[in-house]
Amino acid sequence: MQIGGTELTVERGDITKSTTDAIVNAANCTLLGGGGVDGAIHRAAGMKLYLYCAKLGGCKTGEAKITPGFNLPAKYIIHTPGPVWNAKREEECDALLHNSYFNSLRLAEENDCQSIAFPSISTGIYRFPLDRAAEIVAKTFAEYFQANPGSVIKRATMVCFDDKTYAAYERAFAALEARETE
Ligand code: AR6
Repeated sequence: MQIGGTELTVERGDITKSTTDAIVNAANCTLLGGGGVDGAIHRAAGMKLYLYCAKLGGCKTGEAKITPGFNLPAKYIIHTPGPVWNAKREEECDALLHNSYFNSLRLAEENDCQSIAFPSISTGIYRFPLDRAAEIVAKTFAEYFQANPGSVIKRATMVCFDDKTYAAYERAFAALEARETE
């Protein structure tokens, strides 16, 4: 679907293979790598990424920091720690997940990225409920690109690693499109 001048898409695949200007990493606050997509990105980007990240002093949940892509096809990696799901603090988790996407988009914009690919932040090891996360992502993209119709970002893609994740983002983006065309 299109919002302002930006195409929003959902794909199945491995984000380390994405040829977008920026890919986003579902990092942790140390920025020193871990499991899941973070581990895959660090393995594919190489040791230089680790050495670069070691100088960044970590990152707070919901904030974002940018590095070169090193051995990846992407020019940049935007690292953002999403929230660890806590059912007793649902609203705080929602706000932090929103911030991770919003701040990543802002950083991509500031670095002139015309395309950006996101993994499904927080819905793996951090256990954020998938449909709830997908809805927050759709709302955050709509909010950002409606407010920035002249954004340099012309394409924002969710790269989903499995069928269940792909289906959840497809549903959330279809629901957004239905709301937008009402
Ligand atoms: N490409 C795209 N998506 C992927 C890939 C890949 N190569 N590999 C996994 N995913 P997770 P989180 C999906 O657990 O929940 C790390 O240890 C995965 O299937 O990677 O934010 C960090 O250091 C899921 O849909 O991230 C943190 O400690 C999604 O990416 C913690 O995990 C996110 O799952 C962050 O947990």
